[in-house]
Order: sequence, then C-alpha cells, then structure tokens
Amino acid sequence: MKKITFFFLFIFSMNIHAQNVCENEDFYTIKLKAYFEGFWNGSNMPNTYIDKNVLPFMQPYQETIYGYVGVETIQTADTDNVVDWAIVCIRDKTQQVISQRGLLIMSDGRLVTYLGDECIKFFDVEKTGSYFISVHHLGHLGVMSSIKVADGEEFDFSNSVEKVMGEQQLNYDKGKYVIPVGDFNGDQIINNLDYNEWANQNTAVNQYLFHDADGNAIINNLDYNFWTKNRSKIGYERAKLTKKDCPYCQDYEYIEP
Ligand SMILES: [Ca+2]
Ligand SMILES: [Ca+2]
Repeated sequence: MKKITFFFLFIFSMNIHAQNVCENEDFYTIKLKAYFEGFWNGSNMPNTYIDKNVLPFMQPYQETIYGYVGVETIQTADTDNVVDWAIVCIRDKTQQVISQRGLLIMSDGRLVTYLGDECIKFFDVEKTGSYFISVHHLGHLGVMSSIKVADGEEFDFSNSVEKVMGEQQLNYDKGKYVIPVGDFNGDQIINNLDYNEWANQNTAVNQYLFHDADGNAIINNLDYNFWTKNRSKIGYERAKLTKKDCPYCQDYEYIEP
C-alpha cells in the first residue's frame, strides 16, 4: 500500500512539474508551441525568410487587418531558427482579447519573444488568472486554446485536435496537428477573397508576402495549391482579431519593463 501511495504521489508531482515550466515572480508567464501547415515539412519549419534576407525585423502586422501596433523588433544576431512572426492574444473568460504580443515562430514550433525567450511574460494581465490563448499568423487561420492556461504553464497546439476551440480547426499532417493555411487576408474564412490576393500577385520572387502559403519567399502554384486544399474552411468565430477587439491593447508597447 505504501508503495502504491508513493507511486501516485510521484506521478502527481511529475504532472505538476511538467505543467509549470516557466517561473516569474512578477508576471503571468507561459510557454507556447504551434506548427503552421504552410511551413511544416514533416520534420521542422524552415527559416527560408531569414536565408533569403526578407523577414521584417519589426513585427509586420501594424498595417494589416490585425492592426497590431506592438514594436517588437529582432535585436539579437542569432536568428538562425526564426521562421516568421505571429501574434498571440490573451483572452478573458468571455474570450475577449485583453493583451497581445508579437512573437517569433521558431523552426521547432516554439513561439518566442523578440529577445528569444521561450517563457513569454505578459505585463498587463493578472498573474493569478487563467486565460484562453489564441495564436494568429497572417496567411493561416487563427486558433484558440480549448482550455484556459494558468501562469507558468506550457500549451502545445500541435499534439491533439482537442487543443483548440471549434470543429476541425487543425489539420493533421506528418505527425502534427497543424494550423491550416490559406486565409491570406486574415478574415478567418478561406474563400475567393484569398484567391484574389494570390491572383493579384502570383509570380513574386524574394519577397515577404502574406499569400506566400509555404513561406519560401516565392509566389507560385504551390501557394495556390494550399489555398485549394483548405478552400471553404472557416475558422473559429471568436478567433477573429482586429484592432477593435483589443481596446486596451492599442497603444501598448511591449518593451521589457
Ligand atoms: Ca480569408
Ligand atoms: Ca511560396
């Protein structure tokens, strides 16, 4: 009996340890992982934008449908495994956006800060709260966590279709649940408007464009094929994110305090 009790205590403590991966005395801090369908090749997400020297140093969503005004800028010389920029939102119990940050997508699926930190601090939410988390990349649909995430925890969007809100919000591809690509205008519906984005400029080379579905800095039929694959797919309604969805976030600049 003593052995059994010890066993369960051991498992219980392992679970706690596995969940609380980030510690910070002052701020709500979490760790995130997600794979994006267009970039995922079955083993990693290549950092082609860095290789081709086209990745914006500052997060690129200011003038997009998202209207995200953060000023996150790559400052470290080590950008080897950086794939692209994403936005992460902290949402309250009604799924209202209450905080946003620009993050870097890494080849291994980690979402890290512009300083390269995988423990992401949010300076403007209650540390003791638990929140829904949504991840957004222009070109892919947005996804929202199906559960609330507490301070210190890690949340991996890629290991189960149950991790996100809504029906069929992740595609399964080569061992990962990946965020579907093809929403080139960011309105959470993959339809002809996204095709038009592609059709208006479908022969670009060495450019950073939001309809570059596979992230190789070339616009061609391969990007169209991704759009065709996911055509008519509709994202989770509340994953829509525009500037008006975060009235408290508009003028917040995410400089480390
Ligand atoms: Ca769309
Ligand atoms: Ca491409």
